[in-house]
Parts: sequence; C-alpha cells; structure tokens
Amino acid sequence: MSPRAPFIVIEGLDRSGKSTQCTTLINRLEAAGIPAKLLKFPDRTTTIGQMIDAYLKSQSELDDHLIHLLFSANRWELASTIERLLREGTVVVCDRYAFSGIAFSASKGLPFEWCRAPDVSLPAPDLTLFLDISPEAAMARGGYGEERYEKREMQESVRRIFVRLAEEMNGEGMGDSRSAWITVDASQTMDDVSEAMWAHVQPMIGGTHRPIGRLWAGSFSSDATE
Ligand code: DGP
Repeated sequence: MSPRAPFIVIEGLDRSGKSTQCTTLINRLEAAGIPAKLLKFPDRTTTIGQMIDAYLKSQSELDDHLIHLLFSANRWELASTIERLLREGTVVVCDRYAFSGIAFSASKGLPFEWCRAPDVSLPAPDLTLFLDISPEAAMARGGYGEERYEKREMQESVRRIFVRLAEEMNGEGMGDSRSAWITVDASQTMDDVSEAMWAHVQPMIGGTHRPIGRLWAGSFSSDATE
C-alpha cells in the first residue's frame, strides 16, 4: 500500500504571518514535486462560513456557544475532503484548525472542555506548527484590523491558551491522538520563519503508513453502556 500524505496545521495569533507562511509552504512543497493543498479555517465560502464571516465583521450577533458550534461545523464540512486528499497522497496544509476554536472561544469565557467537545474525532494533524509572536509585536506589524477578535487583551488570552494546548499535545496521555506540536518564533524574518517550518516539514514529505489519527480520540467513551 502506498503511504498517505501528512496533515499539517499552522496555528498562530492574528498577524503572526500565518497566511503568508502557509502560501510559502505550499509553494515549497510544489517546487519539491509534492502535491499539496491549502485549506483555511474558517472557510468563508460555504453557507456556514458565510454566517461566520458576517459574525466576524460584526454584521450579525450570535450567541457565543452558537458561533463556536458553527466554527466547528465548518471544520467538519471539510473533514472527509481532508481524509480523501491525504489518502490520495496530497499534503494538506491547514491555516488554523480546532486549536483556534478552543483558544478563541475559551478566551471569551466558555469552558475549555466544552469548547473541545465538538472537535473531538476530527482528523488529527501529524504536525502542528504554532507561529508564536507576542501581541505587542503582532500589533507593531501595522495594528489589528477591523475584525471582532483583533484586540490586544483577546490576543493575550488566546496566546496563553495556545501555550496550554502545546503542553497538552506534546504531553503524556494523548494516546493515538498525540501529534507533534512545534512552536516557531514568528518574530523572526519571514525567510527565517519559513526555513524553521521547512526543517520540520521536509522530513515528512515522503508520507507515512500511520493511519489518520482522530483528534482527542480518548476524550469520550464510544460505548453508551459503559
Ligand atoms: P482568519 O480568517 O484566520 O483571520 O480568522 C478569523 C478569526 O476567527 C480570527 O480572529 C480567529 C478566529 N477563529 C478562527 N477559528 C475559530 C474558531 O474555531 N472559534 C472561534 N471562536 N474563533 C475562531
């Protein structure tokens, strides 16, 4: 059986350079002759994504729980596509994923475990690259834009939760859903960040025979009678 391609997630604060780095990574993979596809969450093109887009632009008001579930549903909309691409041998690079879901919604005061629940069992990344930058340095890059979460206190809280997730993902007790989480210093030059990312991605491009993992798979009992 031929190996499947790896699933790579890029996470970070707003203005960490994430989207630019995702594009650079895709270009590098393609230049190396590796089929690669960039996905971005939220995917604002779907019906659910359009509701999220309106919310982020403050054109609509939604309950915090509801918007969290919509963000998660937006990931589930693409879950089978991600699995198909990986099996076909296409590297999937994802600009944000379930970790953003927890980091942003828990920062608004929703319970951490409640935030995790709807994303349990999504395809698990083989590698998560977290582009770490202080909110001050991110702001110095031209300030935050107009969107709802682009405020300093929010970004500070988001960063603290990302750090907690990093410890958890690399820790014991993750079972099959354990996946490598690498923190990259995103205050470096764009070229240095791109090199640091490539150093982790390049060893994986030959693919893997490991089955696609399930995110936080051990979190719930699968048997209602247990
Ligand atoms: P972006 O298009 O990458 O700028 O992301 C839009 C904003 O949405 C950004 O501030 C991060 C936030 N975000 C991304 N995913 C989630 C999620 O699952 N839940 C919540 N509450 N916010 C998210």
